Amino acid sequence: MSITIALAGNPNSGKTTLFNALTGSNQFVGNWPGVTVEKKEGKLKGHKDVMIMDLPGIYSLSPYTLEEVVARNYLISERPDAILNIVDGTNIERNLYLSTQLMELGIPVVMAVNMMDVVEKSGDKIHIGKLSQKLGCEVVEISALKGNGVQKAAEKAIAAAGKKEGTPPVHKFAPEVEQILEAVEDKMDGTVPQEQKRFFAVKLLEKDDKIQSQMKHVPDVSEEIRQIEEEMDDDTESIITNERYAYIGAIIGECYKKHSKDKLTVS
Ligand code: BGO
Repeated sequence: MSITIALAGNPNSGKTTLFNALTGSNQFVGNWPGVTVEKKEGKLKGHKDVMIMDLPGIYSLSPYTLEEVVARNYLISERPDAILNIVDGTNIERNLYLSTQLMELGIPVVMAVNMMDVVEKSGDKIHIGKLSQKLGCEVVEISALKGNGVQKAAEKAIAAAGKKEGTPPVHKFAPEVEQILEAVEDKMDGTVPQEQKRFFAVKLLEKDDKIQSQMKHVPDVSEEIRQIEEEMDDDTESIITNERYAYIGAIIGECYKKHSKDKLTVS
């Protein structure tokens, strides 16, 4: 039985370096169908039955760039067995924006916090255990450049793939948003797989037109949108974005300690 692990992360997070470390020279390069976006896949070194699919570098799963659409269509329709989400540990706050969306897809997620050699040198501290608890997924520290933690990250991803259950998003939006999401999810019965409902519900609320091509039937959610926009006096896309940043801000506050250069002196 073969396993596919999708490698997802922001541009410059070290994804190419990690992909090369995981696959060595065992790579196949082509294009994603119909577009000039590079598609790379390769067998995990020492595991002929584990395929690593390198997704384009992206900042979110919104429909604004070709890379985002290619990556999310692959994740929705091909459903890899696990996602290995590489995040740049020196820029973790911005990188987590994508992570919160990957966790809504109903696919097991393992997070690899990269550039740990740089983080350690700076004196900053990332509380990996707490980060894992707050995100609800396994988190591994790595340095793709030095090869540290790379094997462990791959093994965790293989183990997560074996569980066959998606990473349930620990995060809840504000109660009024959750209530509307539930109403939207109820309207999607039978149109998308159960584990993908939350992802599609969020996208429909965000008025993401391109997602409709991925659904058998598109429910009318205009009344739900009108209701929440009136209640929160904002448009739904901003509401969801603000909620994500608030959640990420709370995580960072608890899990990331910046090294202070201005140490207090006692006189
Ligand atoms: C250059 N640690 C350190 N210190 N650097 C890393 C690590 C790590 O763990 N992982 C990756 N990098 P990509 P995307 C570069 O290319 O894999 C570095 O976009 C340079 N190039 O070496 O390309 C990696 O695929 C000149 O750095 O990322 C690369 O996600 C000077 O992060 C960069 C300095 O990695 C991006 C760095 C000519």
